[in-house]
Amino acid sequence: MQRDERGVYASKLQSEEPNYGDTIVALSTPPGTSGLAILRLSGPACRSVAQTHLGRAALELRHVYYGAFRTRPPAGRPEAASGEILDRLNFVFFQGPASSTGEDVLELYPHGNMLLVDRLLKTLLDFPGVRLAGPGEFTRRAFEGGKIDLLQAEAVGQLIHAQTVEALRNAQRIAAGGLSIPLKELRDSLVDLSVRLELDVDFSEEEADPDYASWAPRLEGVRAALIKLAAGFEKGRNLARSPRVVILGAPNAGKSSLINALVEEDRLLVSDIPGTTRDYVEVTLRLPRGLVQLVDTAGLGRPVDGLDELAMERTRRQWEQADVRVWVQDGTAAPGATLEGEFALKLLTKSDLPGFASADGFVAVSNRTRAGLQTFRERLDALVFQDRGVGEDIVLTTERQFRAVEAARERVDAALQGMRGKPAIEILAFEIREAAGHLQELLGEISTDEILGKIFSGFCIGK
Ligand SMILES: Nc1nc2c(ncn2[C@@H]2O[C@H](COP(=O)(O)OP(=O)(O)OP(=O)(O)O)[C@@H](O)[C@H]2O)c(=O)[nH]1
Ligand SMILES: [Mg+2]
Repeated sequence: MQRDERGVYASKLQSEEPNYGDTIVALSTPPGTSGLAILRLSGPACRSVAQTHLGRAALELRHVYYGAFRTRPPAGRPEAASGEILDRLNFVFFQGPASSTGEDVLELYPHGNMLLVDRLLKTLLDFPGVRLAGPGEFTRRAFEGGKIDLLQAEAVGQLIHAQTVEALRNAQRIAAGGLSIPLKELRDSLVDLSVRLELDVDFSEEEADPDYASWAPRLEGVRAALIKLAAGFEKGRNLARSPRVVILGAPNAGKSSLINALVEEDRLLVSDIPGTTRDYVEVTLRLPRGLVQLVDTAGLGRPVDGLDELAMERTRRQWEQADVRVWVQDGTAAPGATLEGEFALKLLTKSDLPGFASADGFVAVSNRTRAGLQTFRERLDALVFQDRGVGEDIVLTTERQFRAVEAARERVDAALQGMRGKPAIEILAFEIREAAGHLQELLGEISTDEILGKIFSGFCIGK
């Protein structure tokens, strides 16, 4: 992609080489102890890095090599084998443009020890022309190198951060071009229409009125497709967010114990003193169809002091912000006054204790023996994710995408409206070209540094 002096990118031909002087490197796996780590380099220095540090002057493409990674040879002993061995590892070379970024790419798979990874990184950063990659820079290079469009690039980021299986599937479909293909068809339709209209302008100088009515149905078709896309954003907007499941109940009901039992970790303070939890606490729980934020709250009842009152006020605020409310009640105590309001799920705790009595509409659980927790998880999973599915549809997920589609639709509306008043054809053609322009922005065929910066800064380093 080429950039003019205003920082605006114009679509570039697939065959042109991206013009980067530097080579970027980053750890693509999370920092920490693991079996293997992945270090990735992209840029023109890949071949010479392999020659200097891996002792390979000639590299077969996409071939998995095993060998020693050595430090730069000491002065006076230029032969590659004289450097210190930092690790023996597998590595692969991809030659641009047939690589993920479109440039030469070298991937190293060292052992996942951070002391070792740091030494390798430091050695690589000492190599002339190699620098640390910024967030999302590999994906940005793939975009600027014409390997993927902007929608696909955004989807790569979402694929990594998706917190629900549906969000993951949607991102995978977009990354594979599922939205780009129909959007490019719409863009082509609009460009085609504007060109034909302009041809009509030339004819209309000689002939009588152009036939507006024949253009309208094609434009209506584009409009319907844009409306469908925009409508999908209603679901897409919430797709990435993990739902808030607020746990509510009387003091001592076993709310904090329930969360500890669900996440199988002693996360929250538990005691037989009523009023143990004061502030709300968020804990992430992984369910089969995605992550949810469990929110532990202070027990609701009659406040005994001012602090109690403040704590309960906070609980009420959580109550309002909940996607799903779960009511927890001690199954061994006489049922206290239940709060008014809707609860998606109701639980009776302490089913392991004598004196436990079950009740209709409640799931019986023991936070001690974990009996009933599996049933609770399954019910919660079904409940939380039932309305979040998108089926076979592919939905827009970001404000940017939604706004571009809406802007295109507004221009199409204006053109359709204009046709009724039989205006100058140049004006109609202009509106339609503008509509096509918004779709080009959506695909990243026209973009600015500012927009790209915003999109890629949300990525992690190494992607
Ligand atoms: N036997 C048994 N004891 C439980 C169970 N769940 C909770 N408890 C006990 O009940 C007491 C209260 O539990 P908590 O989890 O602190 O209750 P809470 O609802 O968070 O209470 P507050 O924070 O005061 O609102 C503790 O002594 C727990 O050990 C259970 O399923 N079985
Ligand atoms: Mg508690």
